[in-house]
Amino acid sequence: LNKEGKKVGILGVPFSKGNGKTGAEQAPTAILEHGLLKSLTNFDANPNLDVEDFGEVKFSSKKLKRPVSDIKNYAEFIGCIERVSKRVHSIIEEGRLCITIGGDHSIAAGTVDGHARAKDGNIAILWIDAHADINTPKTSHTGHPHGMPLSFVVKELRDHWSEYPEIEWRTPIVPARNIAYIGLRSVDDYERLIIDRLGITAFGMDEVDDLGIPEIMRRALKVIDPEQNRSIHLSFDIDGLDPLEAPATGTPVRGGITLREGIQIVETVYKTGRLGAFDLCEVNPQMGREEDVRKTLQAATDLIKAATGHRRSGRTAKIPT
Ligand code: B3U
Ligand code: MN
Ligand code: MN
Repeated sequence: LNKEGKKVGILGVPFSKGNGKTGAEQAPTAILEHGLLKSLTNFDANPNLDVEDFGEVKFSSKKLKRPVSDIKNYAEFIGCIERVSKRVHSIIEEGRLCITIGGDHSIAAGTVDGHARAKDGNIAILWIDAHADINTPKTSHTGHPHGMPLSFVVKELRDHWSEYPEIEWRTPIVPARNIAYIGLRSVDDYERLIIDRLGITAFGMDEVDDLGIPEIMRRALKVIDPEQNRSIHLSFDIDGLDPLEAPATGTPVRGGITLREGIQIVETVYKTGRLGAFDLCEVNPQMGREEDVRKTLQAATDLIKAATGHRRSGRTAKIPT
């Protein structure tokens, strides 16, 4: 954190072809219209926040030399995340914390790629989600890219994608040991196998109950950022939260973390001073009643505020220098 204040870039990715439903493409606009920028900048206690709105990523589907059948909407997915990777890379190169608003979680294949390239692979990933999102194209039961973004970026799984077209640009350089999950409660059998085989740190809801967020954060950061020198990528799937507090999402799973716990996770990462990228994904303004949508938009806003240093007490988080 320099004396001129924290620099933040906001990027919207209105992409929902990575999951089986429409609606998530409306989230960037809905979250902004809910008043995000105002609540970030109209904040007396955080006057030095430099927020730049980079608008929405433009993308189109790729022309494929041969068809891909085991990944749904592959041409659209690849066309989108290649652009996302480029935009995130340049925002981080500008010295900004890149806040990307999805879209479904498949877009994180692009945000992590861009972040990893900007930091020569020296990033740590904290993945907050009910799901593990580490299916390879062959292990996925659904073929939905939003269940695959981590396998796309993990170094050890790179060969599982080598047969797919139009991905020469990607840089899968993040080792599996740099990843930790919090909030898991819906993991596919093969995903469990991958997590165990690669030794990925995973805190399910059982551990959240047993240990509590502060202890989990201590353990997670110790494993994924042992020398406290990595740029941290916090990828927040809103379905990590309990559907009581964030109901407007495509694949809700009951028994999740509370909004308070979610905010505490984001605050804890912010306070390390090394939050480099933050994704907020899977808000679907088409799901549920108006009240459900409003609640979910507010939860998303609260999480993004925490990512820019806002404290619930009204102060600004102090970052150790
Ligand atoms: N693991 C399943 C289900 C899923 C993943 N992410 C969400 N759902 N939101 C899959 O499709 O890979
Ligand atoms: Mn997800
Ligand atoms: Mn999920």
